[in-house]
Amino acid sequence: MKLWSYWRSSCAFRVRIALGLKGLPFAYAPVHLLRGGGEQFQPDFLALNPQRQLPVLEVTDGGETYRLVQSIAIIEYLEERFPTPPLLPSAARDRAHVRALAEIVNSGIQPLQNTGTFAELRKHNVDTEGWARTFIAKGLTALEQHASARAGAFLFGDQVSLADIYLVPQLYNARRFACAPTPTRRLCPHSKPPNPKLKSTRSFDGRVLPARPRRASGTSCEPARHMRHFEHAAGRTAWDPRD
Ligand SMILES: N[C@@H](CCC(=O)N[C@@H](CS)C(=O)NCC(=O)O)C(=O)O
Repeated sequence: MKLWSYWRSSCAFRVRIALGLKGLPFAYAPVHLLRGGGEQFQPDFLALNPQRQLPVLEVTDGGETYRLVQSIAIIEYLEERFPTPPLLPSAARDRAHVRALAEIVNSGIQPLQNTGTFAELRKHNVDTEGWARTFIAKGLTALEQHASARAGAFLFGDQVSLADIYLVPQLYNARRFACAPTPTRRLCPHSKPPNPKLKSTRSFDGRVLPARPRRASGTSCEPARHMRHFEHAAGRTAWDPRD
């Protein structure tokens, strides 16, 4: 398999995590989304994906080679073809729940803070980082509320699922845009600031927090553990070449 990816693409990050969790090796084809106006706009990339977005996964299946696009379609394909370990629960209603959690990120947050969206917003002099913080905060707050009743060690129960695969790259983006949840929130309490160079950061509800918020005593730090788990699963050297 071959993955066209960019180290900071959260959508490609999802696929890297799924490949990592399923133990599937892949070749890495870097596409720099910013350099020279964006390599996704070069003619050879158009042939790969007319939407000019990452990720693209090339697979050979039944003796033929295909290129798949859209992270959700790619991950569901991997799930069907390589079912172990499962990324979806066995009961239909539980699968619907997990897919809904993933979709809060997939359609409710990420498209609003994508590179292409920012490029358009800048034409209208919009403060893109403030815009991103607004939608990330709203989306992650909804995700947390929706997940809370059935969450365990992971977003759904005690097994990693599609929902976590969508959450973790979005948390990376939250840190990138200095949208730090309050340290007491269960979903992603930070023990570190999103960016050590920042003097302050913002909570979900817009409050300015000191750069190094103290974790409230007794607060669990499960998502931080999740991040380490996923970084390990995704294989840092395979996905972070920073070409
Ligand atoms: N729904 C798509 C979204 C793909 C997407 O937005 N990819 C971003 C990177 S995370 C991209 O390629 N942006 C470049 C651009 O919009 O110019 C998916 O989940 O794969």
